[in-house]
Amino acid sequence: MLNYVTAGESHGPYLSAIISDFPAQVPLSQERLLADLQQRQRGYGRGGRMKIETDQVQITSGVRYGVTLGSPIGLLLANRDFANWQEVMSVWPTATNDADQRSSAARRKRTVTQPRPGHADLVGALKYGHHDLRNVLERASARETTMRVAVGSLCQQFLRQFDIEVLGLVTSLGTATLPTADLKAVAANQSIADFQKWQQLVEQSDLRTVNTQTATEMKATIDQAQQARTTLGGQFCVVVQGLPSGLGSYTNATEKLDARLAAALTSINAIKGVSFGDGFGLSSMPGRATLDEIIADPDQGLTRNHNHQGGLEGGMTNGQPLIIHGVMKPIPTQPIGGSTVDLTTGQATHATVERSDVTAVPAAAVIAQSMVAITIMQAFCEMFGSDSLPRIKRHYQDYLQELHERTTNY
Ligand code: EPS
Repeated sequence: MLNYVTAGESHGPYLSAIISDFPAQVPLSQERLLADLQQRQRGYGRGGRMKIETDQVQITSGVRYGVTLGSPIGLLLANRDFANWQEVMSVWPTATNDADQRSSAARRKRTVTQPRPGHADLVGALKYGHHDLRNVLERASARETTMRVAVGSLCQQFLRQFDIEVLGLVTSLGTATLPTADLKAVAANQSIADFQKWQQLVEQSDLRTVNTQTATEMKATIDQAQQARTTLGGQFCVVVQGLPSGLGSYTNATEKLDARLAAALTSINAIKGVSFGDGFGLSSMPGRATLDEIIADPDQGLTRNHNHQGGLEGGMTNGQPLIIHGVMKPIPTQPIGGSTVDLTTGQATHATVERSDVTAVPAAAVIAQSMVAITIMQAFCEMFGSDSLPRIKRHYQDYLQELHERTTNY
């Protein structure tokens, strides 16, 4: 099954990933890969780190002349900031530092013993037996998501071969909220050409939204939060257009696509909630009003009059656009650290202040887009195969033909 693993610490020398079982014969665009990584970096409200990094991932295996080979794909990215952290994040002992005896002044300055509430610091240190919490926070950092976006970019390039497009956009930041009508327009069932216009609009916006007035409000909210020395959360939505019905399965809990998508999104740092379609709103609607009723269309076959369910029924896609919402909490690192306890002295203190962003909701929307693309591609390859693109295309066409005949010939 298509899968991947990432490695790397935020200020370590490299980030890397290995993708296994990516099909052969898939043409890849380096420009698109780099453009997707830039999308993650450009959100308004990011801190100083993004001015240091220009994420330029290299493919080290599994691709020849821009076409996948079917062998594991290796991805490698150098952290530019490592130049400033060589002594503190060295992989091997140095003249002045080792794992437990010697410690340089530079390293002591960067040693963390005051866990930040809301992060992995405290539980991670206790679980893995670390005394310097940096051993936890370097890996728990959202920097890791760079590689997920790289993996997701390749998955999106695969899905594009089947006219399936994925888009993550910001729907609220603090109290500034995208009007419902705008979100409905992006999520409406439409042609891929029309959807690509929304994609372009989102990619041009440093708030990753489709309404310039909302973007202005969001920027003002971020500026206010920065002045007030606090951080902001928000919400995003991922829409997928062009999906066939039948991805995922109702037959086993682990195969249900909604469960897998929810897991994929909640694996992103700081995500605290996920819903599909009308989501939490469904709870207060009369039952009949929540149905996506089935209509026979002589050309299209069976279709629906609404999409309250967000394109998923019984753990499977139903042919409607997929709509997934995510909630991101405010970044817990505060310019004025929250109350905590120093793990070396047991004394009450304020949490260590690590450099952080005011908000990362636009970046989270890009990462969510990637995670959804990875999950959809996994389900797609389970259904149609994963050896070579031409064969997957034949299987796919065969299935579409079967569906068409079944739903138009009575
Ligand atoms: C992060 C803290 C900041 C963010 C970082 C995530 O990094 P630094 O401590 O180097 O300033 O900018 O995000 C990234 C580096 C990234 O690529 O998204 C954290 O603590 O999670």
